[in-house]
Amino acid sequence: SVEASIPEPQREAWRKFMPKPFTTAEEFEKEAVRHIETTLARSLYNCDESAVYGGTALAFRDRLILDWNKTQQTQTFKDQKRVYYLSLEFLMGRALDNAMLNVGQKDVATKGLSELGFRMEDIISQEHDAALGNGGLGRLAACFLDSLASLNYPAWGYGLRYRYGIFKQEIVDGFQVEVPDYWLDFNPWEFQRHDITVDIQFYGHVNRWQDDEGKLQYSWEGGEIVQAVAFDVPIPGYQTQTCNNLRLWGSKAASGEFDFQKFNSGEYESSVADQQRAETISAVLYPNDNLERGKELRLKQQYFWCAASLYDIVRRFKKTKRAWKDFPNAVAIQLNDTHPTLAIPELQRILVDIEGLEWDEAWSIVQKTFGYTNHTVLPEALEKWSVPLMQHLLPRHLQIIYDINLFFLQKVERMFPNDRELLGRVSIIEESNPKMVRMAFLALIGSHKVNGVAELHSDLIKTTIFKDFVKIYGPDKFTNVTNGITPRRWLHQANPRLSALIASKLGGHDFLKDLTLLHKLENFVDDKEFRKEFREIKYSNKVRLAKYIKDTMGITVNPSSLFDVQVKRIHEYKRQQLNIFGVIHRYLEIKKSSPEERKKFTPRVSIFGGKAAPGYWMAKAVIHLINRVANVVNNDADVGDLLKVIFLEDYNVSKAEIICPASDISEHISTAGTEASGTSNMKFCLNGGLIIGTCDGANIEITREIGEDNIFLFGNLAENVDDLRHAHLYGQYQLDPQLAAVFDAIHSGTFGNPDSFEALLNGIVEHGDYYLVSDDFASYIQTQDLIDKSFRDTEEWTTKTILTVARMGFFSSDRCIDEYAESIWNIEPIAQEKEDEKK
Ligand code: T68
Repeated sequence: SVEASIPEPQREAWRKFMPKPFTTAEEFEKEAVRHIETTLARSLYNCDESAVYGGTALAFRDRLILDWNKTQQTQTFKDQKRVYYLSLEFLMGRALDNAMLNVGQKDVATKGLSELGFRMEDIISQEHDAALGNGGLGRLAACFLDSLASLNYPAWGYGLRYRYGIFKQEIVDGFQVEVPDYWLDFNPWEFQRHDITVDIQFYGHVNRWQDDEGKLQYSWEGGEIVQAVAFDVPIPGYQTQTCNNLRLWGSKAASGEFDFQKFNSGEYESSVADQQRAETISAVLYPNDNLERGKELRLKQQYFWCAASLYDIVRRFKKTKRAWKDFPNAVAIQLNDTHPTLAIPELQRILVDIEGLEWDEAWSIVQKTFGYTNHTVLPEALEKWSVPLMQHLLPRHLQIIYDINLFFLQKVERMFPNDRELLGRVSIIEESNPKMVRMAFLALIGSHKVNGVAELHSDLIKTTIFKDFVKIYGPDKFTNVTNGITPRRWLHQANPRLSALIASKLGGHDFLKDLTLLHKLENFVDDKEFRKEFREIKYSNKVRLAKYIKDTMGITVNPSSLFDVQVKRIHEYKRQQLNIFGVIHRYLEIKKSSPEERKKFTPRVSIFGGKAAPGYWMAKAVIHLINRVANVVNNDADVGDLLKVIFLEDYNVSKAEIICPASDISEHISTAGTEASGTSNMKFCLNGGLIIGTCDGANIEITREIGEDNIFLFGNLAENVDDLRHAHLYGQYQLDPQLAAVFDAIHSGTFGNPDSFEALLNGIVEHGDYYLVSDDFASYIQTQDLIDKSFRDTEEWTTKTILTVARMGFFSSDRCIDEYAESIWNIEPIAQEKEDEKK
C-alpha cells in the first residue's frame, strides 16, 4: 500500500543499496557461499551437495525476487487487464535448472560451482520435484505459467499448497506401493506471506430478511472459519524481466477469539485438534486422474481455494476504485477443468450479498469474467457433488446455484417451450437420489467461453456432453485451443545438446521464443554432418537413460535397440494393457522362432512408467502384469537383447526430462475419442522421437503438421467406437486370434499365477471390452512390425525424425497462450522497456 512505501527523500538511499544481480562466476560464488554459510549455517567442513544446492537455489531466488518485485510493481501501475489461472494442480517439477536457463546464467553458475568443486548435474539432481499434480492437466498449468511469463502477460496462478504432492511410487514384488511425498522440508522457491491471510467460512446457515426498501437480503452466518495463508512462488519468463506469481494457499486454524478462549479455558487438546483439522484441508493432493470420488474434504479444498483466490482478486480490483461493471475489463479468470467451478457462485455471492449489486448485473459480470476449459468426456471423470453435502457445507452457495439454474431453465423454457426432457437434460441439478450438482454445466453456464484441448476433443464435447448447450447458446460459445508444451523445459532444458545443434543451424536460440522457426531445419535434412550429429545426440540420450536404468534397477539395456516408451498415468482408456499384450505377443514370436529367424528381429526395449490411482485395481493389475512379464522376459536366455521390458519406478517430471529425449518410439494409444489431447506426444516428437498412436486427441493434429509418413497411426476411429462397443455387448465379435494366443500364455501361468490377471482378461473376454483392445490388436501388431522395419533403415528413420522436429512449431504452449489471450481473455502483454531505457 502507499502508506507503507519509502518516503521520496529517502528513496535515493534505498536505491543505492538495491541488490544487483550477479553476472560473473565469481559474483555467483560469493552469493552462494554467503547463503551456505549464513542462511543455511553450514561451513567448509560440512558442505555436501544438498547444501550447495541450497546455496545455489537461494542465489538464484534472490535474482528472481528482484525481477518479481519489479514485475508486480509495473503490472500494478499499468493496471491492464490480468488473467488468473485457477488450477487445483500445478505439476512444476524442479525449479533450479529452469530458473538458471530462463535468466540466462546457467553457464556462469556451472563455472562457479566447478570452481567450488561441484558438478552442476549433481547439484540440480538434489532438488525435490514440486509434484502438486496428477498428470497432463497439472503439467499443462505449469507450461502455461512458463509461457505467460515468457510472453510478458500480466498473469497469476492460484492453487493449493499441498503438504503432500502426488505419492511416490515404489514397486515391491511387482506391485505398486504408495509412499507419502513430503516435499516441504526445504523449499527455497516459496515465500510465505504472513500478512496475506483470508478467513474462509464453512457450514453454518443462511439468514434472510427484508431491508428498508423491501428488498430481500441474504447473509451466511455461523459455522466454522479456517484461515488461508498465501505462499508465493516466482515464475520467471525466458529471457525477459517478467517474473509472474503463483500464489498457493495453505490452511491453518483461524487465530480468532474462539481459539483463544478454548486455550484459556484449558481445552488445550481440543484447540490443537482444531488446528490439525484446519491444516488437513491443504494436506494432500487427491491422487486420481480422470476420476471423481465425491469426498467431502475434496469439496472443502475446492471452496477454500476458490474463496481465498476470489477474495484476493476482488481486493486487488477494489484498490483501483473502478466501478463494478468494469470488473470484466480488469479481470479474466480461467477455470482449469471444473475443479474451481465454485468460484462462479462465490463471485455471484460476493457481488450480490456483500457488495449489494442486483442479481442480473452481478450475473452479467460473472459470465464475462470466467472461461472454462474442459479436459475430458469420460463420464466417470465429470464432477458431480451431492446436494445434501453442498447444503451442509455451503448453504448459501447451494441457494445461489439453484437460482442460477432457475433463471437458466426459464430461459431455455422460453426458447424451447414444452420440451420437458430438454429441461431435465440441461438442468444443473440431476434429479437422482441423492440429487447431484453437475459442475460442468454450472461452469459452462457461468462462463462466456468453453474450450476443449484438441480439435477432435473440442468437436466431441459439442456432439456429446454439451450437445444441448450448443442449441441453447449457439456454437460460438465453444472453441478449441489445442494444447502445447513449453520448449524451454521440454527441449532446451531436457535436451541441451539438441537445442545447441538447432541453434547452430538456425543462428541462435530464437526458436525457443518462436518455435515455428524450427521449420528452417528442413533445409538441413540432407546435410550429412547434421544428420550424423542429430543421430549421435539421440544415441547419447539413450545411453544416459540406459545408465539410469542400470543404476536404479541393475538391468543392462543396449542403447542401439529401439527404445519404445509409454509413460503416463496408468488408466484403462490409455491402454497400457494393449502395449503389454503386444510385448507378450512379441515374446511368443521370439520364442517360437529358430536361431536363424531370430536374427531378423529388431532388438527392442519396452519401457513403461506411470502411477495408478491407489484405489484403481484394474490399473494396479496392469502394473503387476508388466512387472511379471519383465521378470520372465529379461531373464530368458533365448531372448537376450531382442527384448527387454522395463517398468520405471515413480515416473515424474524430472524423470520425464531424461526419458523424453531418449525414445525412438513412444506410445499414445488410447481408445479413439477418449484422450482429450495428450501432451507427452508433443514432448517426444519435439525431441526427435516418432510416435505410434491412435487417431485421438492431439495425435491427429500432430499428423497434420508433421505428415502422415512420419507417424505410425493404427486402430479404429472415434466415429466407430459406439458401434463396436455395441457389437461386443451383443456377442457379434470374435476375440482377435493373436490376442487369444497371448491370453493362453497368461492363463497357462507363463507369467506367474494367472488369478492375478483374471479380472483384466475378463474385462475383455467377458465384459464387453469397453476399451476395444481386441478390436485394435491386429492393427497394433502390424504397425509395430512396420516400425521394426522402418527403424532398421537408419537413413529413412533419420529423415522422419528430423522432419518431425522441424514441423513441431505449432505445439508450443506460447501459441496456446496467445490464442487464449486473444480469443478468451482479451488481454495484452505488458510492453517491456527496451535495453537502453532500463538504466
Ligand atoms: C488430461 N487430464 C487429459 N486430468 O487426460 C489429457 N482429472 O488428454 C490432456 O492432454 C491433459 O489433461 C491436458 O489438457 C488430466 O490430466 C487429471 O489429472 C485429473 C485430475 C483430477 C481430477 C480429474
